[in-house]
Amino acid sequence: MPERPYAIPQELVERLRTANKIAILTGAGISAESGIPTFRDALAGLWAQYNPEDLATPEAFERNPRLVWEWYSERRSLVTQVSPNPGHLALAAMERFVPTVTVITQNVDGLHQRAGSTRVVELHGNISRVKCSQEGIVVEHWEESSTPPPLCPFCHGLLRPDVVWFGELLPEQAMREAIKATATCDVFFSIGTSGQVYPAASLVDLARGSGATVVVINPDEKAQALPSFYRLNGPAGQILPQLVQAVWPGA
Ligand code: BJW
Repeated sequence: MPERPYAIPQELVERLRTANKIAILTGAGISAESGIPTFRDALAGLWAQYNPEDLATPEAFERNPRLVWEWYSERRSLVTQVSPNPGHLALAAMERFVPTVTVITQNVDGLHQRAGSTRVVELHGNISRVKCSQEGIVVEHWEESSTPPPLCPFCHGLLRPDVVWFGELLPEQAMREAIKATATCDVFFSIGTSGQVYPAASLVDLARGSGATVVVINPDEKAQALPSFYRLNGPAGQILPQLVQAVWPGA
């Protein structure tokens, strides 16, 4: 998308300048400009016949562990080949101006940490880790096998990615931190998420109910189209650097 200027409301600029706590919920859209397809984009190539929602479930893994493992292997490999984009970097830069910035991400790609954000809550796990599907123990080193998935070195159960699939509980500590950051923030951003997946999607209501200023950044005007929110309709990788410049000139 060609770069264009976005109008940042002056009222929002002032609110951000005086904010002590910012909480930022991110979804797949923030990594789109790094080259990682969003979750609800149609899959390409070999995967075109699958719906991602049908692969990210314990039932899919039970039915066809090899298929699910290979989908995650390909995505894991993509993540190692891409870099954080200006959107991730702009969020990391906010930490220089605001005492507490918490990034609550649904993404499993680790790009916020690589961009320099220091307080990142991962709600749906991380694709770079694997765990035993029987015991849940995170396994640090594993070898790819000719008949994937590889086996747990301890109990010989199947290894699986350490991510949260549909129907599984989110990590308790991460959810607790996300709720605390959301309920106590001055400004809450919802960036690059369709807002269709719970409980992450409910955080925006918690923020609003707790009196935070809510800002939605998404090129899709229909995503999270709720009244009383600031909406910036466009790609996060273009809007966020402009927003940071508008609020903290010379950042
Ligand atoms: C850009 C852009 C650019 C593009 N810049 N933006 C309440 C009501 C109904 C159902 C439930 C409920 N509570 C729980 C459920 C069940 C279920 C659920 O939510 N189902 C819904 C589909 C209805 N939730 C769960 O099962 C969760 N567990 C749970 O709640 O446990 C208790 C429980 C269980 C069962 C029943 C009841 C309670 C677990 C959810 C786990 C989600 N896991 C996944 C996979 C992670 C691993 C992996 O990556 O493979 O997480 S699914 C997938 O969706 C992934 C994502 O993190 C998540 C959210 O997607 P996201 O990030 O919003 O991506 P997209 O693609 O949807 O949207 C991208 C957006 O970016 C779009 O809007 C674009 O426009 C935008 N965009 N370019 C900015 N450049």
